[in-house]
Amino acid sequence: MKSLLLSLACLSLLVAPSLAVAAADPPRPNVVLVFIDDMGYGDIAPFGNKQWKTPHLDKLAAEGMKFTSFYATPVCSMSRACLLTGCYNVRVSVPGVYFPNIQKGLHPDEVTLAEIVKPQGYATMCIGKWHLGHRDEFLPTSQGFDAYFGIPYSNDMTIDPKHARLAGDCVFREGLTADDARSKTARNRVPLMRGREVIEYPTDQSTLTKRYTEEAVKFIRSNKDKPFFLYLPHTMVHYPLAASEAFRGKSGGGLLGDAIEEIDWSMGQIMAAIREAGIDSKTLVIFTSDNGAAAGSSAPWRGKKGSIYEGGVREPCIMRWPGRIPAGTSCPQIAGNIDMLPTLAALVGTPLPEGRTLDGRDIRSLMFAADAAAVRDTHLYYTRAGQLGAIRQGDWKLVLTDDRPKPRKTAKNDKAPKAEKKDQSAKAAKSALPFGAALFNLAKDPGETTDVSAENGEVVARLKAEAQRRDQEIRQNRRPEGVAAPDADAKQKG
Ligand SMILES: [Ca+2]
Repeated sequence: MKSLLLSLACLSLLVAPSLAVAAADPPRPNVVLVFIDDMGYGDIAPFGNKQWKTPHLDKLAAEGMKFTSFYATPVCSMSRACLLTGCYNVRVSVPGVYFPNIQKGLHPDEVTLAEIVKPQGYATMCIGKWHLGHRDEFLPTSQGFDAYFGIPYSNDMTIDPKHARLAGDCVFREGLTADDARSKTARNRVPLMRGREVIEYPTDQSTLTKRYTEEAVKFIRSNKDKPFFLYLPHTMVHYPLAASEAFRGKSGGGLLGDAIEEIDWSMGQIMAAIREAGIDSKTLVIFTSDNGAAAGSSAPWRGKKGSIYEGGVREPCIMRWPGRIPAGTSCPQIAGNIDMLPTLAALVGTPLPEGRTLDGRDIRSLMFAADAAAVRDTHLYYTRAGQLGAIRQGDWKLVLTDDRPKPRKTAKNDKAPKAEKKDQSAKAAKSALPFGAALFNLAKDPGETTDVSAENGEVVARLKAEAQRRDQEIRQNRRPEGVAAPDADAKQKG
């Protein structure tokens, strides 16, 4: 028996290397994933913007593929949960938005994009806005990232005075002190972190895009000889808008235009670093956004940030990988940030996490051929409040609940253009909703202006049943949200 086992072992030794080579064929590209905050579909030239200049993004699109049905979610945290886990946020119990007083986050047991690439020897870094929990156990360094530099949530929030871990050499600005950081909060004053420590408070938001870019370039240069995954979720263009000295007042489009032109510059810097490192052909670059426009434009779609209409969730998305992704092409098929995890898993050769359901699909076939058939024909639209707000199947979209954002109070230096006013189509379609559901044909009516549910009863019934079935499955199999350990003093009291 033992000798049989031995010979089997020898046989497997002989066979293993060739099998390993066959299975290990994945190209393992470097991955640079740039995730803009609150940038809408109509905010950059490759997707129709004519207001400001984005030469580097124009080039990225000319050298890569534009996805024109690429879905995120209506707001920040839920979108990041989708992107990093390959699941609808409801499945992983992440709400629309985490605030600094909420001691919860994406559960540490969830397998993130970083944890998918890590076993293949990838160096990983997150630079920018995290927004999946600011306590130690939820930060990027607890979710597979080797390093983190950025602000832990949105730039209009505050510090969490009780839990901010101030570095010994933390830089304090605007006349504030360590005591202030531990006792007071004020909106738009947010901590800049490295790893798990606050290194600057309040952070100088005008230089964030510039400093993120410098960190990104440094990371690319120092990891050019091994595979790397750079996740760059920018703080811009979320309110309050900011741009560095070199860009302020230059775009002719206000602070929003300035901030977008600076992001474009940032892409130029990153692409130059990739080229100079000689890794152009083995680097996949993905550029997209977390939700519809807040300050800018979601044209030509209906609605903006916060909405489950297309303008709230359909994002500009460009992917570039020379020699793999056909240049200058466009993909109209349904795809979205939930597809990134299964796709990257396949690209790097990591099996999908066992014993859990994912919602995304491997969309390599869409990336690698200009006229590929659909990978998934259905998409679910969850609202900020965690309700299933709509379902799309092929060209049909059934809106189940209206989820219009409340009008935002406009602060000084923070003026939002009155883009909602231009949204005439929204007004037209609103009337359809008291009936409980509105049906749109996105091919014939991309602006979601005309409810055609009355003349398509069968489609409504089919989509309603499908929506119910899928939503029920997700809720039945939902996994828990992460809850931070109680504070030490609370423990003592208890
Ligand atoms: Ca956002």
